[in-house]
Amino acid sequence: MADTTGRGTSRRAFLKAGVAAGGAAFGAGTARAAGPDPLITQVQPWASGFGDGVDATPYGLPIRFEGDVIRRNVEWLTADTISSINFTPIHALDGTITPAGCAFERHHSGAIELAREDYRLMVNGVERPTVFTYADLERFPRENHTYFLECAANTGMEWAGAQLNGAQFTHGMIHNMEYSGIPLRAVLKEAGWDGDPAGKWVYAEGADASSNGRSIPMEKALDDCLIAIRANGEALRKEHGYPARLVVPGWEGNLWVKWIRRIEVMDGPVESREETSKYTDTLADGMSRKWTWVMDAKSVVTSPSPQAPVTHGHGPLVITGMAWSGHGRITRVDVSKDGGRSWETARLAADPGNKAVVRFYLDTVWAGEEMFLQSRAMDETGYVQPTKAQLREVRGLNSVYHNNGIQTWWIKPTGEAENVEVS
Ligand SMILES: Nc1nc2c(c(=O)[nH]1)N[C@H]1C(S)=C(S)[C@@H](COP(=O)(O)O)O[C@H]1N2
Ligand SMILES: [Mo]
Repeated sequence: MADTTGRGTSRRAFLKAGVAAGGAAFGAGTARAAGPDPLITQVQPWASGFGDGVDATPYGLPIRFEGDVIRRNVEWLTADTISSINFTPIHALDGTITPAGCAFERHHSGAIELAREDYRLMVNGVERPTVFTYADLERFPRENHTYFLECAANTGMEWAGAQLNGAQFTHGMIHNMEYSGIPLRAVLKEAGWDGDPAGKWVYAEGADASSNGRSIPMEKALDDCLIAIRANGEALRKEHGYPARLVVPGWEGNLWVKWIRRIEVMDGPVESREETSKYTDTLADGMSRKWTWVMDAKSVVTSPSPQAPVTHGHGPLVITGMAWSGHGRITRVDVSKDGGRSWETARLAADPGNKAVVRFYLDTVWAGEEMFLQSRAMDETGYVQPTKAQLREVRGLNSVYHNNGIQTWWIKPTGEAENVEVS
């Protein structure tokens, strides 16, 4: 599956030679061969015959040279793959939309196969308790929104110190997709709920064995939650909750109930497993934070990073990464090359979306100096992403969830990168 060498050795060797020869000026990418370059001067096999017909690939996968851009897991985290997690290869992606095929998965009892015909959504605790079919859902007016989903445990292994060597592993429990869905408020209204939201909650449950039940304050349910039936234009993938999942913008991934089967309006929260013994943060004094729903502003440099070292030699270097905030829009991302002593403001690639990932770039020149690369996100509430030290001061060291501290990659003169912490 992982085809890392598929690029063809001749081209590889050629690029290397080019780097060695052309270290100065616009060194990167402008590989100059000593003699005529056969890739330019000679007719290549791919130009001497036909390519595949349009019937070869009814539904496409990335070309085999990209076979390394895949979800991965961390062995010591994944003793059991049924109640488990894998990670998005964010170090190898660009832009903001996560392709569904490599968007991370988190299951408590495995990914189930639920056909549209067998799908039911029950809404109870309302004036007219109702069971909706999938066809019923398709007849509601729907909306399109792009949102990030971040598992609260993202970066959770880094609380005690730098652990996992790769942005995929430290920050890959995130994806960002465009959802087509029905506002939850419309479904509640159809079932006759039209009351005062004060003090009211909904309890959302999935159809899988774990059910992953979570309580959500009614204000949030009525605000921007969706029952999503599509992601990135196509049906949800099985592993992301086909045929329908709950979208809870800006809030921790655990609330985004997949295979959503029941929504009950209640007078209080259920205090389920997923909101008491899990997804709470125990502080130094033994008290726990709970209802920590919103994912605070966070960012990470995705390249260069340990799995994406600098391989093109000195000269122009594109530093890039992603930033997001559960409180709304990202307003600014700064990048530091010296472990946070000085900062440069990065360029945002597009207008930041509400509760969505934004891509940032710092177009720079690298002469092979050691760097301690960091990124720092700010959002429209004025919040600034904290350092890990600042976070630990407030939260202590018992936490697993909600680690949004600033990440450092040590870029060595060789171009290799390593996960480190600076103080
Ligand atoms: N029904 C159900 N919903 C679920 C889960 C689950 O195990 N079952 N896992 C939750 C958790 S912890 C996360 S982080 C997200 C992960 O969504 P994804 O698999 O689409 O990445 O789904 C949430 N919804
Ligand atoms: Mo999660």
